Amino acid sequence: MKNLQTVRLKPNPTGKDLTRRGVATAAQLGAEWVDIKNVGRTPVDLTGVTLYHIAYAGATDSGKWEKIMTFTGALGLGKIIRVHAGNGPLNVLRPIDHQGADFHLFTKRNSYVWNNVRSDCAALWQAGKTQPFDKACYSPNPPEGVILIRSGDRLVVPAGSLLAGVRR
Ligand SMILES: [Ca+2]
Repeated sequence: MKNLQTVRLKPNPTGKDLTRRGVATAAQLGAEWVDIKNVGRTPVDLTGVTLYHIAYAGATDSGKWEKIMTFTGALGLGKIIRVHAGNGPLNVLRPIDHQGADFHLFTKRNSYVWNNVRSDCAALWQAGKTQPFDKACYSPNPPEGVILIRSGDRLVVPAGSLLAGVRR
């Protein structure tokens, strides 16, 4: 077991209208992200740790785990890695997508990762194991622009954030 957890996730960034034309900008893709934190008291060795989510093949299948990326190196205590969709670079992202993380990584794929109309789960897997050591899921249709926060084994809409979303 590693002291590494998914603590925040923004699955449904604002600005979907622009992407309906078919091309998401680097800033739009990078606004979809997940934060992974060292919640323990010692540095965590990231060797062999892989982030997965659930991909669906159609409207009715039950989905299967799909690899997003594998990490290397070590993560200091209290430090947060943010994994953004897309290729970056970091300097095109909006401030809210920079803030609150120590390291920024990109999936290097030109597509969004996290499901909107279906439920999804962030899972952290150690290579060679049959079960993830951390798993956190959210309900379908997360509100646009909202950063879900960890609560038990769920990622949930924080109290008060819907109003804040309307003001934006
Ligand atoms: Ca999404």
